[in-house]
Amino acid sequence: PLNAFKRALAAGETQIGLFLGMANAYAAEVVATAGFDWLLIDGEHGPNDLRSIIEQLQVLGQYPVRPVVRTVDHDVARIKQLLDGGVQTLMVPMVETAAEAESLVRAMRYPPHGIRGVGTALARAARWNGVDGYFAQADREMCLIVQIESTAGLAGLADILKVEGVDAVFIGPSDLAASMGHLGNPGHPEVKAAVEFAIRQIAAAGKAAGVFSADPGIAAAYREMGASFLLVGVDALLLRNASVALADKFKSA
Ligand code: 3PY
Repeated sequence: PLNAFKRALAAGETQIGLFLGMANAYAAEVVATAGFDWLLIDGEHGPNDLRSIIEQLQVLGQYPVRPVVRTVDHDVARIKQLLDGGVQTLMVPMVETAAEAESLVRAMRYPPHGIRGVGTALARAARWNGVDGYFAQADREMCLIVQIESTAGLAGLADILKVEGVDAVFIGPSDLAASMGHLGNPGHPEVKAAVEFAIRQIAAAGKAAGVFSADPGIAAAYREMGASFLLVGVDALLLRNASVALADKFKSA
């Protein structure tokens, strides 16, 4: 199938998204029709495994919202299982060099353009495998978002942006803050300045720039600077904050 999120990024369309950190298909369905353009199934920090990710994809596939999966690391074998599970758009954390980006591009493509293994027992992708032209289409519809979230990543950004097959770059302000000596303070002026510099550099290279901020004012400012795809909240935090506020309303009355 065609990858609508890849097309939206290429067209520079604004895509507003939410982190799914609850690792649960039922929770994913609760927010599937909330109005977000995309949802990030977080396999890095969320307590997900391959099956919980696939279950969320199965549910989200019934709604127009666009799912993206964040990997736990750069492992080629784990990436292969996610792709065989039907993932078309991957966000990969902690990318710092063009060489890392190139190896991720290869992990997502079949030979001769990459090293993706050819599965014969694909569960979800079985719907497509065997279809005429499947392998070419599978390669073509892959979308790779690399995450820049360290000072080393910032230093490597110019070269990473030249790697063919990198569709977009997403800035991780929390890890970037930690890497810059401001752990726990992604709103620090130095961090915000670094994020702005990166957003402008990515957009100038003609690639989609993405960023996370749960602060609506900061998220809007990043959007103004040229970030086209944003994560503006986290499902678990929304539940937590609304629960605390509701309990407090009665406890403090
Ligand atoms: C970060 O801010 O470091 C991220 O990866 C997004 O949560």
